[in-house]
Amino acid sequence: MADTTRFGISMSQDLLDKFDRMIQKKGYTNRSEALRDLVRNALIEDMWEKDTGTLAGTITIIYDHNSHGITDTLTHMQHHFHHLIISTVHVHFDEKNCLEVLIVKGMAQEIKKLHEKLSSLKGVKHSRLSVTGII
Ligand code: NI
Repeated sequence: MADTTRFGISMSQDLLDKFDRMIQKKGYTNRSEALRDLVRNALIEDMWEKDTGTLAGTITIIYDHNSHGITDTLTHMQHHFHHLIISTVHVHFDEKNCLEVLIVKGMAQEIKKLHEKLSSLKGVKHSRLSVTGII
């Protein structure tokens, strides 16, 4: 890393021991990388809460394709939010259910709105949103 700055951190031995045990279990080989990831997570979370930058994510939904009108509604909704949806993957999960993953990119408020609209649709049995970003 070209512009890396070293700095000291003070914390109790007990807290440091717990941190070391946790990062060891997760497979980190040094504290710096583990701390960098914690900072990145906090910054992404802050962007999500304060709606301050472009984020990327996935919205995964499972729905009953026999539920009246759901296919048309989903298509209509995805056209309406076309500026937000980069790509979708559709899997015919079993005889009755479809699994769809929407890859999205945009501001937090817009992603939240789309997720809420999808998850509240009649016929959508479960939905999950996962967000990431470039820090
Ligand atoms: Ni299907």
